[in-house]
Amino acid sequence: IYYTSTTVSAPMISVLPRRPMIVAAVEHRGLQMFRRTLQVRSCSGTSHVAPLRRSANYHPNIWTDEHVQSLSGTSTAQQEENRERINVLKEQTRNLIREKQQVAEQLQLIDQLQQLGVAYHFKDEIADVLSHLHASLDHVSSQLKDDLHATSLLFRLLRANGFSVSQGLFETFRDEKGNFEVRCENQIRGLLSLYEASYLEKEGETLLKEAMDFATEQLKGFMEEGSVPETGGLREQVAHALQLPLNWRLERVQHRWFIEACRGDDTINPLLLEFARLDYNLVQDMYKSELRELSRWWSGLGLAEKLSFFRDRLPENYLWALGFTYEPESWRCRMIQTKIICFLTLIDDIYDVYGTLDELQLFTDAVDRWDLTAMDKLPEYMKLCFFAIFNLVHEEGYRVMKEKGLDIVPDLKKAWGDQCKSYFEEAKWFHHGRTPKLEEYMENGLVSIAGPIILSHAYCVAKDLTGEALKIFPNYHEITRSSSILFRLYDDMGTSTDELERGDVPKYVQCYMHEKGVSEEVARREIRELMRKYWRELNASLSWDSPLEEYFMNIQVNIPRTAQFFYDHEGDGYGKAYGETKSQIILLLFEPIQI
Ligand code: 0FV
Ligand code: MN
Ligand code: MN
Ligand code: MN
Ligand code: MN
Repeated sequence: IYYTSTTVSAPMISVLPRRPMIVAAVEHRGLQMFRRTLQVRSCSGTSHVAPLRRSANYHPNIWTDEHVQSLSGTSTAQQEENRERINVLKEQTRNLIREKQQVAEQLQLIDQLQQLGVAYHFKDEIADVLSHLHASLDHVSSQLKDDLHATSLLFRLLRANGFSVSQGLFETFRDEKGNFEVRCENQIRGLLSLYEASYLEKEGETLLKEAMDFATEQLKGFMEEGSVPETGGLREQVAHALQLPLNWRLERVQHRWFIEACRGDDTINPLLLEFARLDYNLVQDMYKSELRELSRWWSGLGLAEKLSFFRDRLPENYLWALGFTYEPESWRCRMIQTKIICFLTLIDDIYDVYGTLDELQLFTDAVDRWDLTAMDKLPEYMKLCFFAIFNLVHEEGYRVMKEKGLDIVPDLKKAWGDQCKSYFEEAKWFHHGRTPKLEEYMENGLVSIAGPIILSHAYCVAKDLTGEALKIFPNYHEITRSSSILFRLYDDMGTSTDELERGDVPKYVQCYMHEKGVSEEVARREIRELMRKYWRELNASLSWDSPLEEYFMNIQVNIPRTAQFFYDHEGDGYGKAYGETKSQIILLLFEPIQI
């Protein structure tokens, strides 16, 4: 069906979507959407005839500022006591890393520290151990040739931590026919580690691809026949892994899960567990105070109160930021990310739903010119948005200028200009009823999903930013493509059904169906495969030469992991934040671990 001038009278036509709906099945949804558009929302002072505005009917915020402010952390006295204990345990753990002489034990320990979420305390020590192993890789791997579990850990830890390592490491585990032989004390543990390692594959690594298929099939088989023992929580771990590999998981969610899962595991050193629990809670207290400050900032701005049409999601936005970087020392990054995500959500809803095309043109120009005097042409509600973004960029710019003597404003304002231009492009497609070609869609969509703007802000507020580093910054688009494309694909897979229903541009799924002439089911299956390809690309770029590059690379990997978390459970876990999103906000931000 078409929305045409025959369905509605004159002054409203210009703002109505006249895009053909794609399939007949959505017809009645289209009509529902159309009915919703008739609930005119007026906007003060823009024109005599209030424009017809659509509404997305997003649910209101779940967590009020009062609620966030009332969250209590650990008492100061208790915190002091915990801190002292943590320092003792930290020293003991440091000694453990030094003492562990057996390679297999060293690897096991590093893996546990990373999954328990305390590895950030021992960056230098871990890098030391790994670079030693890497320097004598041939020797080390021949030592481990009867241990699939340790070999897989070696491979995964080296690659995930930025060292180059070849899939050839697994060659010795195949017979003449190329079939895998599981040589390992504990067969299932070996398969599980092989499975996790295989998800660090790069393009063209057929051995790893085969390892992935083999390990997956074997593990599934053992689970089905009920032969995976409960001991040491192994059964739970295999089920968890089969659900989703470690390499795709949001780090902090995994930390909490792993700490809880270790409760029944008597093979793990109890000191490590005690350390991890105390540290988790201490770090959670830091997150709480960051969140309280952000919530105060957000309610102080008053945008959510003034403009009621958009997604007001402060703690959810903080969860995104925490997904990008969880380490306590990256707090500046979390603060700025949360803030820009508030604004991005607001303006995304303006471009997608609330604004008229004329208004969007004005806003896009104002941001592109980065000129506060362009503001008087904007409708009231847009003035607030533009002013708020302008202030944020300048406030952060001032701080970095004061602290480092560097001017980050040009890069940040360029990122906002590009962002708005990509949103505007989509708005034009929508209003003109166009279905873009896949390539055209993605070139724009990898920007509109906000990957580049998130990465720009992460880079510019990095504690290790230098003048040199800032100079090479404009190349970021190339480096960050696979991360942003994955972000867009996760989002489109999770949100496009709802988006189509309320009226939006055809997303990757729909463009794919249109261009390739396939059903939605086929399109989704093939896009899943495509996402594998981009994960392989991202894995291939895991390498760095400086702490700044390491920090930046980690955020690039964490973006699709966080998107996976929000969109891969039950669709749009951001727009509809009552399910898993809410549960994890409670676990990660509000509720401490029982000691
Ligand atoms: C995604 O929502 C989303 F939440 C955006 C773009 C706001 C900023 C949030 C983050 C960067 C986490 P939606 O599915 O509406 O985005 P698109 O681009 O599909 O309209
Ligand atoms: Mn949107
Ligand atoms: Mn959008
Ligand atoms: Mn979307
Ligand atoms: Mn990491």
